[in-house]
Amino acid sequence: MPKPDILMTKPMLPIVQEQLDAEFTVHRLYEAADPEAMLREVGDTIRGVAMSWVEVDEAFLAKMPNLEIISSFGVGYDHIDTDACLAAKVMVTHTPDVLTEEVADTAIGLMIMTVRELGQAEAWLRDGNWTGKGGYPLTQATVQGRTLGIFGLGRIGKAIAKRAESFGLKVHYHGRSRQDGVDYPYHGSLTALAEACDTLMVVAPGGAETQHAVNAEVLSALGPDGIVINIGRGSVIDEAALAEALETGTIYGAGLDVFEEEPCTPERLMKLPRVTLLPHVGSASQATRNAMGQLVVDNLKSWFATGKPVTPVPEMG
Ligand code: NAP
Ligand code: 8YV
Repeated sequence: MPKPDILMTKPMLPIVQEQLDAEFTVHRLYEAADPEAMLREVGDTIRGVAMSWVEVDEAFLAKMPNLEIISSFGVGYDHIDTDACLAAKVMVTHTPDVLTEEVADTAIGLMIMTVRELGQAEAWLRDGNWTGKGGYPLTQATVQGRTLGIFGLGRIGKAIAKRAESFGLKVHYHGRSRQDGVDYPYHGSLTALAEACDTLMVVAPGGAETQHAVNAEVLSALGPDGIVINIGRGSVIDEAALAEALETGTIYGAGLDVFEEEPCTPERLMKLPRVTLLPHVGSASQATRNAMGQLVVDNLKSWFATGKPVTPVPEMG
């Protein structure tokens, strides 16, 4: 049996590449001097795509008329037009669950770093200020007594809530639907959630429906003690409105792992004192990334062996 031809859009982890090379004929788009020419040449043969962070739309799909499956690295898939994939009868898979606990750990770490200014305190020590000027100034904010409002109480949101409860925080939430089997107070709008809490944890998916959902009105409702943490997607927060709210004291601080135009981080946010910025490291441990990569491989292998994927995105039915 000839090996199915697949396309790899960007370099993937060694454990992914080794397994894919063993099972498939892998065409590496990123190695082509002229990627468009390469797709014109091999596009007809491609039956699967292994990818991370490449925009998938009608035009992309049209280059591979015999494509059957896109196996995407990551749980979020806002870069993939699932309607276009459904219309083209292309299966889409992602990597849920295996990263949930890691991302929740990062979210809590980022929240504590932000509230207690731990990054700034470490910089104070490394810059020699502890010996020269004395201790780092007392933080005006504390984690204790905070009310955490979670936007997007899905797999990761629930794992964050569990951790927050163990810190003694009150948890509220908002999302497109009320969650079954959850006692945390539900708010019907993001503004209502912001009014009820002082710490807003954004862990909703990106995409048109959530674009700039955290806007000036929501930030104003959060108030002057308010702290925003974003571990979901950069597009969910209006970054200009966030910078304005931080500059004017409308809210107190922010901790961001994701940005609107990654890997660019806005100069305005970089200049602010009570802001913690991380380079999208929510799931970024070797163990978790390997588990995500294994799912990318398993979805492709399962599809070509049985016609069924392991972890399709919900839109695939
Ligand atoms: P999930 O289980 O699907 O949870 C998403 C939650 O958001 C669900 O409660 C969902 O509501 C809600 N939601 C979906 N669409 C919405 C909308 N349009 N408006 C309001 N709420 C909406 O996904 P997850 O595994 O927790 O992952 C969540 C997101 O985290 C991913 O999509 C990704 O963007 C982000 N993420 C970031 C990192 C990182 O490294 N920073 C790592 C992993 C994931 P329903 O219950 O009604 O579906
Ligand atoms: C990854 C993520 O960093 O899973 C997601 O949605 O945002 C992260 O786990 C990303 O997908 C890797 O490209």
